[in-house]
Amino acid sequence: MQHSINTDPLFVAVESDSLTRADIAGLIAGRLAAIRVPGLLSAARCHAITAALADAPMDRYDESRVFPVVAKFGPAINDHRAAGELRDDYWDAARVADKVWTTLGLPDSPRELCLAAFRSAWPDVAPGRRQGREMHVGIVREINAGLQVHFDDAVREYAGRLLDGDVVAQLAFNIYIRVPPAGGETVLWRRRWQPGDEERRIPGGYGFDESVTVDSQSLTLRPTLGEGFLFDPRHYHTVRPATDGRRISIGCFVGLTDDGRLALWS
Ligand SMILES: O=C(O)CCC(=O)C(=O)O
Ligand SMILES: [Fe+2]
Repeated sequence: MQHSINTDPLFVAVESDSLTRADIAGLIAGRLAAIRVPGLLSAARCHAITAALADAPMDRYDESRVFPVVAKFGPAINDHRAAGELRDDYWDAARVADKVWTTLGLPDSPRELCLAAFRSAWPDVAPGRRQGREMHVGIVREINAGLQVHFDDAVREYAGRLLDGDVVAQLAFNIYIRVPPAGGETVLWRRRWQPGDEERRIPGGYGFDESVTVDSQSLTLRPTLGEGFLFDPRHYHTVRPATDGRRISIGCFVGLTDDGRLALWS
């Protein structure tokens, strides 16, 4: 295969009919940059979920940290973090989200949609556990105005103690249940955090000035309706603003634990 000396041929996205064990392993091993599963959910199921969500009370990520604003349904661990620990109000928010979801009249919960995407590829998949309790799985997010360039790494953010099991690799998973006609791309860079990047942190934010990614190879995904997307979130990534329409996803983090299981959390 011909490739430029400046291009890593392993930093590519593969497309598949479903998630497979080989592709998930390839992603963790660094043989792939991302896995795309077009049509993981049918358009009809996506429409049913977004229609039901129209009546659901969405809240927002902590606006002092997450700007532009991101609407969400269900807790996000990083909104409940203090000094590298998960605060107790995470569990209250998880209970409320589960309860409200049952009133929406939908057959599947975000947790079940996330677990189902992995089950045939990796039967040993379950919600992660923290101090014996099951983590919440499946956050609904409406990211219309985009995200800051950031990375996600629970080992770094929680000093390796988020889950009871030892997480040896982390992936991020999203299913796009409403996609904008323009904008809303996910961009992934072949670059991980380095200590010097702290100088480029956005004051008060969760992300970095985009200059941290300069000269790094990138991959741009234009999400399609019902598509599943799995990647290693230690690579810097962002979401571009939707220039028209709404961009709604259901997602979770996925950890490979040292016993070979997949543990999910949101
Ligand atoms: O919505 C996306 O495509 C990516 C969102 C994100 O930052 C993540 O899942 O870690
Ligand atoms: Fe992220």
